[in-house]
Amino acid sequence: MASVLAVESQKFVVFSAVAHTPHAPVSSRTGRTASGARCKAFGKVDSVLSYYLHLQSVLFITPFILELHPMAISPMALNLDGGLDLANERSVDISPAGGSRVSVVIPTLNEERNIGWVLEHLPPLLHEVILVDGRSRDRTVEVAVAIRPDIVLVREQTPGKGAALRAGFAATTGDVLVMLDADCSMDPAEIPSFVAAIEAGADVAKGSRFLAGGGTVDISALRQLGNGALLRMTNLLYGAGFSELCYGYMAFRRSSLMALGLRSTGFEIETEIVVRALRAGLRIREVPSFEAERRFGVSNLRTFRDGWRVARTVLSERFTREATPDITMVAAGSALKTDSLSGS
Ligand SMILES: Nc1nc2c(ncn2[C@@H]2O[C@H](COP(=O)(O)OP(=O)(O)OP(=O)(O)O)[C@@H](O)[C@H]2O)c(=O)[nH]1
Ligand SMILES: [Mg+2]
Repeated sequence: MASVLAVESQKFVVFSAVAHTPHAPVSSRTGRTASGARCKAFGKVDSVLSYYLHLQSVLFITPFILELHPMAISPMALNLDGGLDLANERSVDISPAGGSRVSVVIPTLNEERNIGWVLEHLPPLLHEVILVDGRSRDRTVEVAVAIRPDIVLVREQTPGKGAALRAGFAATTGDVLVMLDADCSMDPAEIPSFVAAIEAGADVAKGSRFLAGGGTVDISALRQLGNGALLRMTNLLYGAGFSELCYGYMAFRRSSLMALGLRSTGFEIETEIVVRALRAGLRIREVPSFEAERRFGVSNLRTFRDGWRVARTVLSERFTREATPDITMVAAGSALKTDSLSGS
């Protein structure tokens, strides 16, 4: 009945990797240390590693430089008060009797062999399940409709996971929106713990693979280093204490959508949700989550391209003051938040 969400800030250990090139065996016949092709391959590895290390040092150093800069915005100016609730342990009711109408949003791109498992493992009593697709060249949509005839299909107009999720959010009618991937890496059975965190008072519940009770078997060493650097930068710049940044299992109140004012098109959408929620003063809780391996097919994420998009999102959201409705809707978002808390 009850689940304890032990939410504790866990420091991500980030270290600078040193490019390690194994000693090439010396050919006794030619006296050469490696073939031309092999040297070429090592050269490529070296240049990728040095590019990565360069990027990582920029990510580490930038926050320190910007903090010293007279134009730097102090975290206080971002209305972070009450935005975090990471220190408390709380018992929460995860029964469907919580009263929220739960909308699940799933973006899909060529997931015909995965989507069935995801849909079959969704918990009962959901308000609606929304599938956002438009570019799959396989039978993803047909499989989804066959397994779940009540599924709501949203046609993707703009390419990208972020654009797909935004289109899905716009089509929801529930109180709590849960987003998860269709590649079987996220267990639908965890949905109740996200909903429970929202029902316990959070506006945004973000999954974390690095909290006690969470984990991952699907992250490479390179991505772990990149995630660590981006996480550290975000925590420094926003005065936050998260254990995780780039993970797409999340839930939030539909009433927070206006305050979030999302506009990302790609994989940086998850980061945008987090940093915009911080800026809007929304209450954020981390929920332990386990990431399994993608079952079939290949990842659409490109580590350097998408890592850079995440970094750009973190920096631009922190250092640009906008007079757009995205940020000025915070007051309206808070009012809605109160209504929905008392009304459910
Ligand atoms: N509709 C839509 N869905 C997408 C698009 N790109 C990715 N997705 C979906 O978004 C989810 C996450 O994409 P993945 O390719 O698994 O990327 P990832 O989980 O961030 O990265 P990995 O950890 O490498 O798997 C999956 O359900 C994809 O099918 C897109 O352009 N349009
Ligand atoms: Mg995936």
